[in-house]
Amino acid sequence: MTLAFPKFHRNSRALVKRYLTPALYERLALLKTETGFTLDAAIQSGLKNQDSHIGIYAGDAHAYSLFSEILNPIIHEYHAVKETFAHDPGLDQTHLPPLDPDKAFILSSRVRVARNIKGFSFPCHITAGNRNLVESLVSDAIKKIPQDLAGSYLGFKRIPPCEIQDLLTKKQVFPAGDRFQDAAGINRDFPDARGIFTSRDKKFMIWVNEEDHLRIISMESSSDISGVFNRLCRGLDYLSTCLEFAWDKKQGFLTSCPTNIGTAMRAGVHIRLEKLEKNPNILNQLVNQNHLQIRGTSGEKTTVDGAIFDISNTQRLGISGTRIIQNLHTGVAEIIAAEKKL
Ligand code: CIR
Repeated sequence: MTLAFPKFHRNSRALVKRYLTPALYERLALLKTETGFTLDAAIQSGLKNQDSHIGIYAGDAHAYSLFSEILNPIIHEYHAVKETFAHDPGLDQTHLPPLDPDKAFILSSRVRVARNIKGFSFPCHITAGNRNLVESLVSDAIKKIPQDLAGSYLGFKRIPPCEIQDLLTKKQVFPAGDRFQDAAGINRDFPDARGIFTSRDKKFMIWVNEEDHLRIISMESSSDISGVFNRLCRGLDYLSTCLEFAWDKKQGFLTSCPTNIGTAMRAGVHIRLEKLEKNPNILNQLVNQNHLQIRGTSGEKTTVDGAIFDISNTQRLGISGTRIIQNLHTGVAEIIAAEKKL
């Protein structure tokens, strides 16, 4: 049996389109992972969204080895790593001074990591029953979280529909995923088994069953990126004692989107740059040379409003979490210096 080679949109610049040759497709198309995930399922998002950058999601940990011939070139290009690399998990606390103590530019700092629980399919391929089980495992784990991180879990299914909009505005609920995630199957059964754990001080959160089983987030309205990172490390240290995460010694933590593997960490600031907004060449140069990226004010694939940029790391693989924080600190310090000079 052969399957027809998939047709990507003629304008698509997705990495999956670039690397998926007919010969490679023929080798991989009939394979199934241990949980029954296929290449056709993996590339749905890229096929249905002609503006995809990557266009492929992993349905389980096994997909990373079974479909390595298509995933590895994408991973190497996105993460700018060579063929052979070793994941560096380093999560040593940092003690860098706040970047903007007068709060002239930085509105907030945020660090998140993605994690998936070993033995379960990832969100684009998980069954409804196993998604519920993931939610129970996380709810149990957080019962004994250290006191300074303690808080409460809000399962979205319990929220009356009339309250959802208000909670979305307050960012106490995450919405169903975007059209990229939707095409991949990540939004199935939303809002079942989705929820957010929030610490009492609202600086530590765990999103359950969004793009990954867990999105562990530390954030605050300050420029103390070190403090934010150190809080995340404490939460992660605890969670790692009660949950076993999908992990590979070369590729690090395994996630739905291949752009997140490795540390699975995104560390960034929301920063107001009124002068650099009018000088995009200077800003883009500083961002690129510091391995950072700009996202819109409300996150990925959104616009920049009121000169508020979301600036975060691009590298997640082959680099330690601690190094990511140090690089972000250096890069953002340079950006603030340039803004002050203009
Ligand atoms: C895409 O392929 O464009 C989406 N699945 C998002 C990929 C990850 N984000 C990114 O490159 N900034």
